[in-house]
Amino acid sequence: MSLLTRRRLLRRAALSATAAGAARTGLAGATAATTAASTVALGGCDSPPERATDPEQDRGLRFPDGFGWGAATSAYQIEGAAKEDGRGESVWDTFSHTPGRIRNGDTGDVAADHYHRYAQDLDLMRDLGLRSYRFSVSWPRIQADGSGRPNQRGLDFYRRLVDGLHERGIAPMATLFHWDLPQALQDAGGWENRDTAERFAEYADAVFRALGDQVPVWLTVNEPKTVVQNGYIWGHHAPGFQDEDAAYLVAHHLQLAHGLAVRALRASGVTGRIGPALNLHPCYPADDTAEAAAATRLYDGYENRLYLDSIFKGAYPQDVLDDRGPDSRMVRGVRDGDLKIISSPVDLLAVQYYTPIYVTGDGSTVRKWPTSEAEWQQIYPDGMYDILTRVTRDYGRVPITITENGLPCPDVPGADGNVDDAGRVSFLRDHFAAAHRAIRDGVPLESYHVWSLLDNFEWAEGYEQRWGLVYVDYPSQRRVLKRSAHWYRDVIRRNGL
Ligand code: IFM
Repeated sequence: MSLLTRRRLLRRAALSATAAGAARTGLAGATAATTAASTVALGGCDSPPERATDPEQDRGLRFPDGFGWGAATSAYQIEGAAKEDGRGESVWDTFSHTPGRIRNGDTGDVAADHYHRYAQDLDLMRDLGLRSYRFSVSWPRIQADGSGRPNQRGLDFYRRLVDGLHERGIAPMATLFHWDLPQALQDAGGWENRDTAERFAEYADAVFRALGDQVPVWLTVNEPKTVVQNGYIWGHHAPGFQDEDAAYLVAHHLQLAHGLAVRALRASGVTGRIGPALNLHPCYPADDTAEAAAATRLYDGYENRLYLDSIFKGAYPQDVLDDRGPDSRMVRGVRDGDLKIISSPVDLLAVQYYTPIYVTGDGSTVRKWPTSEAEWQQIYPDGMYDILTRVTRDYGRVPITITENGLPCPDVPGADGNVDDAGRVSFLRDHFAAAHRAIRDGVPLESYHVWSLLDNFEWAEGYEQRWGLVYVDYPSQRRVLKRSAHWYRDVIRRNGL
C-alpha cells in the first residue's frame, strides 16, 4: 500500500461518520492526527460564533413551489421491537450486543419505540407540516434470514406507515438498506460475498411488489461509503472488521446491489422513482501546494467519485483503481457487465451532506472549521453549495434530493420543559440558504430532509448524541418538539427563510 494510501486511511478515522467510536476502540492516534483549527463550546450548538450567511440577508428567501421539506430516520435507529412479528437479527443486533462496541452498552432493542408509536409519530410529522418523510425498511423484518418468502407482518407494518403518511398528506420516501443486514447473510460472508447483492435484489423486489403502488421514491443503499469505511476499515460499525482489502470489495458489491435493485424496480412494473443515497464530502486542498492538490484529487476519488462515477459514468475512477492495485480483491472482483448493471439509469440522486474534508500534501487532513459534538463534522454550510453544484456540473442535471443534513446537540429540556436548540436552528438556516443558492445557480434540487425527525440510536455513539428535531425522553418515550422543530414548521409554512 502506498504511503499516501496509508496516511489517507489513517486520517479518515477522524472524518468518517461516528469517528468518535474509532477513538474509543483504540484508534485514538488517528483522530489525534487531525488538527483542529478551532474548537467551539457545545460543539456548535450555541449560536455558532462564525456564521456562513447573514440571517437578515437570508430572510425572505423562498424555495420553488412544492419544494419537498422533510425529515429522515432509519429503521434500526428508531423502531425498536427487535424481536417482534417475525423480525430476524441483523448485524447491528449482533454488534450492539457485543460488549464494548457501543457507548454505554446501548442497543437498538427499544430505540424510540417507533414500531409501536408510529401513529403518534405520524401525527407529529403532520403537525410539523412535513411534505416528505424518508424512512428505511428493515430487511430482517421482511426476510428474517435474508432470503425466501417475505414476512407478511413485516410488510404490514410498512403498509400501515405508508398509508398513514398518505392520510396526512406526506409523501413517503423509502430506503431499502440502511445498514441492518440480516445476520444470516453476514454469516454467509456478508457484503464480501457477491451473492448478498443478488439476495438484496430479491428482497427489494418483494418490497416493491408489496408497497410499490404507494411509494413514489425509492432509495437503494444508504451511504455505502460508511459501510466500507466504518464497518470494514475502522471497525467501529457493524460488522466490525478492519480489513481494507475486503472493504473495497464490499464497496463493489454494494454498488452492484444498488444497480440490481434499480433493475428489479424496472422489471417489477412498479412506477416509482429510484436512486442511490450517497454521503458526499467536498474535498479541498488544505494549502496551495501542488502536492495538496494531487492528494485531494485522490481523496476525492475515494470519498465521492468511486460511488458517483460508477453509477453515472459506468466506470470506477482510474486513480482509485490504480491505487488499489490489480491484485486487490476489489479489482479482481469486478466482472464483465457489472458496471453496466451499476450504471443502470436512475431517476434521482440523494445527497447527504455533513462535512467538508481538507487534505494536505502528504494525504493528512486538517480541520478548518468548528466541529460539532460529532468530532468528524466540521460546520461549513458552503460545502453544501459546493457539493451540489459540483454534482450537477460533473454528472448532469439529475434531480437531487437532500436526504440527510443535521447537527447533534446536547439537548436537555429546561425548567419549562422546552428544548432550546438555538445552534441547530442557525445550522439549518445556514445550510438551507446554501441549498437555496445552489438552486438559484441551476441545481435541480427538489427536496430537503433534515436528519433527523427524532432523537435516535446514533450507532457507535448509542443514545448520547441527539440529532432530532424532536426530543425523545427514552425512559418515558415522551416526545418534545425542540425549538428547531417549531422553527422548521415556520420555514415549511413560508416555504423559505
Ligand atoms: O445517524 C446517521 C445516519 O444513520 C447516516 N448518516 C449520518 C447520520 C449521523 O451520523
